[in-house]
Amino acid sequence: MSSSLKSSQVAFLKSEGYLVLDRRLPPEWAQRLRERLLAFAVRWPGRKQLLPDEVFVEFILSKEVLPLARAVLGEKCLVHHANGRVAASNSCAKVWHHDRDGRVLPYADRAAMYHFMFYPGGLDGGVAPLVLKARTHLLEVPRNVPAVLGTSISTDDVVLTGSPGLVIILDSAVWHMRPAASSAVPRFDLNVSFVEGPGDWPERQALAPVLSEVARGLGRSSARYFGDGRSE
Ligand SMILES: O=C(O)CCC(=O)C(=O)O
Repeated sequence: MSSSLKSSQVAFLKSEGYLVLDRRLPPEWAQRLRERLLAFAVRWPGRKQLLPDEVFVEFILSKEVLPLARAVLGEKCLVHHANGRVAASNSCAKVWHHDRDGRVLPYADRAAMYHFMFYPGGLDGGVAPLVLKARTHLLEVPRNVPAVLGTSISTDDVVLTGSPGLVIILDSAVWHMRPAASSAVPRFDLNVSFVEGPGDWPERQALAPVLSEVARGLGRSSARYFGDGRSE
């Protein structure tokens, strides 16, 4: 894959709040991630938090993830969290929400936070899509406000599907939702989130012991993505 994004793609992401990159992951990574998520689900049933697992750390630092984060957020970007799981598509509905960490601030005053969503099995053929509302990152609402909408879908919503290796980048403040699907086929998802640098990130702060554990196992140039961004 190319190492970064076109300026037109970054401009679309910033204005609409999302960007779709179909078949972006190479098949080798897609297969490795599916196998690891399956093994993870057996070892830690119900767990979403993927760090400090070594395969997911290797993935975050790979050319499939870091160059995307740097293209969107700049050279000082930091990992915020990494969640993921495999679940049956008919059992995994999640109501409307956004995931912007920290205080509710006007868009112009916010440091950037983005979700990099990876779908190693794709989102098609009975697998629940990702549904979002474009441009809702410009609203200034607490993150639980969208929950009043449940899992309802309106005609203006963007319903995203794609092939194995699909990548979707979201401003973390975009309202998004996962409906239940009719089929029980496995649905694989990973959400690696990055912020543009140090800031008011209470949830990242809560994860600091795990991020530090990851950093201790890495050389300096990689460890910095898991550090506080202030000590270089
Ligand atoms: O499973 C998905 O497609 C979206 C998951 C989600 O809502 C999130 O990671 O914030």
